[in-house]
Amino acid sequence: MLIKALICSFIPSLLVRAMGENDMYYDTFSNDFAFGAATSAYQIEGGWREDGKGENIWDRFTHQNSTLIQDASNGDIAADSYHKYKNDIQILKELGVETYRFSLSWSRILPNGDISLVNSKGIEYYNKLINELISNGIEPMVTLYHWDLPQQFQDLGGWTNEVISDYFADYARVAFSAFGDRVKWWLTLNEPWIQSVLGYGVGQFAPGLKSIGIADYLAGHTMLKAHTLAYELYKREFQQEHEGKVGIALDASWLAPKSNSSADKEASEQAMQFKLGWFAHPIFSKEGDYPPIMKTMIAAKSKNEGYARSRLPTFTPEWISRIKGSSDFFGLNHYTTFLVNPGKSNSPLFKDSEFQLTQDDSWPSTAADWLKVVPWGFRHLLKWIKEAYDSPLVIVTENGVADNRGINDLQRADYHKRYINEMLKAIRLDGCNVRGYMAWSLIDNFEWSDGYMIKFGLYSVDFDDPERPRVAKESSKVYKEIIKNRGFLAPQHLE
Ligand code: GBH
Repeated sequence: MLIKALICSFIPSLLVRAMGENDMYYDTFSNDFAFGAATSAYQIEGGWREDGKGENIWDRFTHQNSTLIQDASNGDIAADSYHKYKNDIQILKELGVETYRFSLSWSRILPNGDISLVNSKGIEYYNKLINELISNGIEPMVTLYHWDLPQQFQDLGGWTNEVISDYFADYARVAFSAFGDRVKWWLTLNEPWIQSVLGYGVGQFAPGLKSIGIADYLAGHTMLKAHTLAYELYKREFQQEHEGKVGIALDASWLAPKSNSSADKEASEQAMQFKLGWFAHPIFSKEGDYPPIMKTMIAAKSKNEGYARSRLPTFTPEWISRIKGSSDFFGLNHYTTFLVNPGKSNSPLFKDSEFQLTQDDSWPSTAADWLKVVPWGFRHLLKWIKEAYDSPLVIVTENGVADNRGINDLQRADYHKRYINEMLKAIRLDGCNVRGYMAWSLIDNFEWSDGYMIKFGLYSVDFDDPERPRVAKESSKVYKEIIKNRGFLAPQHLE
């Protein structure tokens, strides 16, 4: 018996050995798999006050707090995609992608944020962009909100004020009715976790509020409602005619147990709930609502601290059921992996949890201190999502790496190749339902508090040249080849 048990537990690990965690897996993606590249409005467009655009929180934040941006820069001109969108589409075509993910600038369309003033020039810009994409055979995937809240709403408390969820729904209706005949893939919000914690918790991002454990939870609460209102309204008013899909883009690192001990495994599970679960559990789990562990831990801490109620707001049963299931697909932004063990939190970003995050010294580092190259973590994360949320349809809405090396970006080429390969393993070997991959980013752009110091583009942009020329990097050629082959050909098939 014992021997049999030993053999049985040994064989799978032998098989795993036979294909080591870093080995390439040779196979292809199905025909309905969509390859693409992603950007966001504030990071590329520029034209910050052109043709009637209103001010948003990133305009205000960078203009007022330039010391919070590494190189004291801003997105006033950025990659100038407001004027150079045709060049962007040319390089998308050169790459051979099926899909382009970009975001709409809310205050370009509605200068004050509310629908009392609609800027026809803003609508016109996105119409030109969308039409040009379609006539080049590229499918648009549109994010409604990538962190650039109209400033007028910030003056009312921004996302901490629940009324903003209604204004977001009004804006969503304007976008759905203007572009919904041609746009079939919608994302409501990009990375509500980052918007909440970095924008309202630690103040590293706009609007720069420092209220960790209070304002971040309020902001997240409003964003979950805003997302759901936009989803419901699409279903009610647009689904029948336009037959599109509406999802949300959530950011997650793989938060792996540091060792095989059950304490580390539990800590990893807790970390996944505080990070991905905060927004994924209410929308994608069977039960809905915030993860039980978040509710219990935050309630207990709040009580100890003398608060009258939990700092994490509560949803009514009605809202729990409305939010639950309010997504046609799971947009996933993934970059890196951390190791988790139990203990007093060692990150200013996690106030209420009890785990520590580290990264292994052997993992290759990059130009971003938080971003280590750990391809196998991607496969684990996809499997975790499959198991936690019952095999949702996943579109990888961002994946990429930072450098400052110019066009000879061999690290990026290798990064995309290995991460895409791990995703392929997740699909073929683990049965994960992943149907798209958007590389972050199409072009170098304004990297938030890092300004233009680090780059994520497959194409470089020279920010010192008023023409902002786009030049292909090595990584774009490698990505193009993967797309052309629809995956990875075994070495003997390569010339
Ligand atoms: C994505 O966020 C964004 O959607 C995209 O706009 C951005 O360009 C891209 O990543 C690259 O950063 O204080 O430790 O959190 C991914 C989440 C948010 C991770 C900012 C790094 C800064 C360091 N990123 N964060 S930390």
